[in-house]
Amino acid sequence: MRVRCLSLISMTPTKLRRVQIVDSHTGGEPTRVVVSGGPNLGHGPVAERLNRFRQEYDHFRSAIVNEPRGSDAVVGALLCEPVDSSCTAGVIFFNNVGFLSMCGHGTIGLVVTLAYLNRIRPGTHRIETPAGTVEARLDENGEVSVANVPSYRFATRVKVDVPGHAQIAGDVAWGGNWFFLVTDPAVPPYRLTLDNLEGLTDFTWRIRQALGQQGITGATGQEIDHIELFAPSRVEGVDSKNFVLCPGKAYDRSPCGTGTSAKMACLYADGKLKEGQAWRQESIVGSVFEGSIQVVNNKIIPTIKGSAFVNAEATLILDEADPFCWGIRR
Ligand code: PYC
Repeated sequence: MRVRCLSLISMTPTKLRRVQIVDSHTGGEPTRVVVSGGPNLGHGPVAERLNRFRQEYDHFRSAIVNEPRGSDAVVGALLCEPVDSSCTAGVIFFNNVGFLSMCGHGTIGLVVTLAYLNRIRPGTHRIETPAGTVEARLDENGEVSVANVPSYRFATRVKVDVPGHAQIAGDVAWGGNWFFLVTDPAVPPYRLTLDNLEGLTDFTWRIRQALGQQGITGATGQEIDHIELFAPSRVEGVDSKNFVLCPGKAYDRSPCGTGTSAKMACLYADGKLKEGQAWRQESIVGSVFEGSIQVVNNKIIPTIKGSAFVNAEATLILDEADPFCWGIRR
């Protein structure tokens, strides 16, 4: 009775918008697929639709992934109609501060979500992303292998002066996003453990800022917005453990699909990984992706295999009377 009275007093009719989402995680890293209720971005190439999303609907991005509905770790994935009829879907990935050209863990999450929704069966599915079309194979056991966009090392052992630290060096590589992969010190003075997240975040954030200040960019001046640290894994059969700082200062709970692609491109360039050879990459939380590369027409095509689990299906309510309807933006 009391509840009914309160609701009668406080509920004034406002414009509500409903957005259907499915949440999953891939090796601990969340993906929130927007199944319906997203903005109408037209029918052009996914990269063009991403521009429209960025320019006209950034508030929608923030509403879906930022607090109070999301968190800094959530990667959103807007499901789109593909342009190419040989593709199963198109997707635009976004995070707490902007958009991603491609997302490996997110593609695995998307494929498992589409299977959960009974929209796809095991088999191979082409998916359009702003970085290019990727090919995802869903196995009967639920594992997903993503053949990523061509990846490459752009610059080798680039030196960067990081305030508060000795000079460090790293490779700049593309794996669908731009990465700085720290190579020196080769034996890290930092601990790649979960109880050291603050130290790792602080160190990698300083690297990111130093790269920007010292004009170190991707091939055509793009900001390098992902930083990767490596250490040996303690797990038998696993080649390496990483810590990946994402653009909005969150760390990747998964081993990072685009980051592992960039890593394998560097290993191949150094002669340390052969075509078809497995590379097992552990994340900071202990999840593992298995990767390998193929060279097709002189291009390195990385494949990343992992698993995702659906953990929620929900309707988000966007109430324009809510002062935080569009999320808490930074
Ligand atoms: O898996 O590629 C990835 C990724 C990028 C940012 C977070 N995850």
